[in-house]
Amino acid sequence: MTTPAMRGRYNARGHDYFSPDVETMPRKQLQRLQFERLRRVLLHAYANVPHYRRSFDGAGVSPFAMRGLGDLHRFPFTSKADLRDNYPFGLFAVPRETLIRLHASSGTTGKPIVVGYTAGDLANWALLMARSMVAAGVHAGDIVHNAYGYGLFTGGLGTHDGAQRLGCTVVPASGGGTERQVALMSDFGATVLCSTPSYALNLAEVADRSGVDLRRGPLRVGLFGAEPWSDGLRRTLEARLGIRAIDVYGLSEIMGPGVAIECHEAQAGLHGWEDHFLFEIIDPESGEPREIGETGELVITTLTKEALPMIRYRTRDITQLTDEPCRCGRTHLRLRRITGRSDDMLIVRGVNVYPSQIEAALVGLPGIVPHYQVVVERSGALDRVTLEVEVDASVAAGDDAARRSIAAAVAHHLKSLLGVSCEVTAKRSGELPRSEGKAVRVRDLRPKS
Ligand code: DLL
Repeated sequence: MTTPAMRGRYNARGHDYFSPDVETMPRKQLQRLQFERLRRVLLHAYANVPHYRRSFDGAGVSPFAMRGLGDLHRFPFTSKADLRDNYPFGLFAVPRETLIRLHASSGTTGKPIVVGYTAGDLANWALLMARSMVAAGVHAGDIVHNAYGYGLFTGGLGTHDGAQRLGCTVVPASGGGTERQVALMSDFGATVLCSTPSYALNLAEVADRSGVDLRRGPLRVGLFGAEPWSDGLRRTLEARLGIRAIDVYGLSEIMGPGVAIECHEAQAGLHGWEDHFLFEIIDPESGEPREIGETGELVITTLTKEALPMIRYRTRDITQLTDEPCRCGRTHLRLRRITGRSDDMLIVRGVNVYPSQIEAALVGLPGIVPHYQVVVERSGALDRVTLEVEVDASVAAGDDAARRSIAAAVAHHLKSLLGVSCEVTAKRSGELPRSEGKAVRVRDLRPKS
């Protein structure tokens, strides 16, 4: 039974919020709050992190001379390399003993990125994740099946703490053991699924194979993020799982999941929580600020983090911002769906393309399932790109002719939709690896330089 107290708090128009005063704060007031917090975090970073003191001094900027939010543009960026160079604890602004949790992102080369949280940071993270979940249409009393990986990755524990803070029943499933997860979702009556979108697709396939129809159960909402995905995959997941699929964004360096989320009312862009973060868009080449509405690289400054304040962190994620009013009544600006990371962009015979654009083009094509991998090889001085897709179960394993003709149709479609000409190989049903967390979309086989 759901009582009104178990749901979020309403405003006059009947929308459901976790912190209505903050979520619907007039933008002018929000900006005043941001400025107050920005000044404080810049002073905190300058006073306690030698790296920031050096970089601010080097750029000739001072937190003491801040007159308005616009002055932030003069401050230097922080990058992943700064985190690596200060590995493991060099960017922390508080004594190590006051940290109550560490997380790390694996990274493909070299040392991982280490992030840390004070008790206050963890409380804010749980609160923002709870707020995000309410925006997504989750309420206290929901059964949250959490299939984000637990461990050093921020997805599992970040989602866990938020759901618990909201008052949900959390099932800490983590990644893997997919048959068992399907059985648990069905037996426990999960109402909310949290996972990467690629793992949600894997769960949907395994449910089909095991004869479990999750659409007939109480499952209602999916919170999907941690990797780029397309609106096409959203429609597929919504249809196959009988849910509303919500995009959630975050990154370890800034906090973890819950930095921004779509509201279930509009599902049109992700509200970035501006009372805790300041969002900018820059030209990824020149670093110059771009106007609201223009596409570019997302840069985030944390406004309340104690342990690891991040000043103008270059996320490498490509998106746009909009401050147009949203029908849910939230005033916090929205990030458009993240197309990909600037470092994941492929150049296929001179055409720039992100893996998520390939996914968007593939979803719904007849004869294939939405699993794919892009293989990049070196052939002489040139890069050779092959797209591997997988035929659906209706194509017999031995039917090479059918696979060839499907591959040709996919190649033609990609050429006409994205202008990309690449070789396409159609694999047999079930042949491409299935995701258990973040999907590996690009297999780069070029020799490492
Ligand atoms: O992936 C945090 C997270 C966990 C977000 C669960 C959402 C749900 P990292 O492992 O540090 O943290 O990876 C962060 O993943 O810079 C983006 O490139 C990508 N990413 C995260 N969410 C999205 C999304 C977590 N909704 C990196 N759409 C980010 C596209 C996303 N890319």
